[in-house]
Amino acid sequence: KSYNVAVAGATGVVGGQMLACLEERNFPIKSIKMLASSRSVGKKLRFKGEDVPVEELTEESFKDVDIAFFSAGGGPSKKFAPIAAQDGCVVIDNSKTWRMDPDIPLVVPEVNPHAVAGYSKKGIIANPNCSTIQMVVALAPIHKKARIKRIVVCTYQAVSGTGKAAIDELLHQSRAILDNASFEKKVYPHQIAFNCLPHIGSFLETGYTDEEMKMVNETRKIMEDDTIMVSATTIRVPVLYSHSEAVNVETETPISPEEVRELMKNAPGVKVVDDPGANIYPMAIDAAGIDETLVGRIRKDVSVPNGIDMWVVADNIRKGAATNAIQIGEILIRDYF
Ligand code: 2RA
Repeated sequence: KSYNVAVAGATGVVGGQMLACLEERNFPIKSIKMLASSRSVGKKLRFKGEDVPVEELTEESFKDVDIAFFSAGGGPSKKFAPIAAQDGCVVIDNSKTWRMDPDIPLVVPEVNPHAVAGYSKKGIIANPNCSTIQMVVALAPIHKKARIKRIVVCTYQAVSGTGKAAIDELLHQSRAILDNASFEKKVYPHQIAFNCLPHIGSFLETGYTDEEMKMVNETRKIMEDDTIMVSATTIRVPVLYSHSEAVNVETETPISPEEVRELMKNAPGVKVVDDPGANIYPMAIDAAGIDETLVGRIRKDVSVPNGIDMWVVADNIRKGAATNAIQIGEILIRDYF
């Protein structure tokens, strides 16, 4: 069986990767619609050797579509996902709009694949935030074995998480600085080249950003445990692809670094890269372009009785967005259609 598929936001960084993943993973497609704002109409996008024209995303777009992958931003998701669902299409949405809705599942296939079943309530499944996805892929097996009480995480996030304009801004600023030329700041409030910004998303009254609170709330929803305490600091770094995370966990029962390494070796979607003596550890440039979450620097936290530190790296556009969404689609068609 094959399906009528749409990608909303097809011209964006994540949309483009969704198309690539659909093709790579041989998703059973009968027809594909490339949807974007009216600005992109006239463009063509390549899919399976053919140039497919971009159509404007409208209320009429989903009449004959079975599954729609959305990465068109919060506004379009809020407006068009319910319309698509009304037309009988299942939406897998990459924006933050629906993630915390109790009637909408928030799914990481390696962690809570059973939650996909909840799609039947509203016809929408939410894809989590990139920084949350890679963290829970690594932490779910530890939680299962030793119950995580508290997570303290610092992220080092690539500019591609902000989109195409941010990739261009980093490249442009880097070149300008090396050439001693002037440059503009358009996407970020400060220079991103050769700099780190402790600022992703918008600041809340508590002093946290909304990106940081996504890591708190989404982790609890995906791991199905509201007792897990999380404190996150999210940093934008001058890296093009892959988010890196320094993750510290405190567990209820003791767990050794060797046990964690063993768990990680058997964890779906995880690749252990951990031989520091040989300078082997996860790096953004190695995670870019692959779907595995790389885990290394696994060690005992010497400051508490039951603590583990680790370094977790994944391609934010692939596993952090597009691949995770397509994996959800694969579960949907395998188990529910
Ligand atoms: C970022 N979390 O990296 C975002 C993308 N969803 O900015």
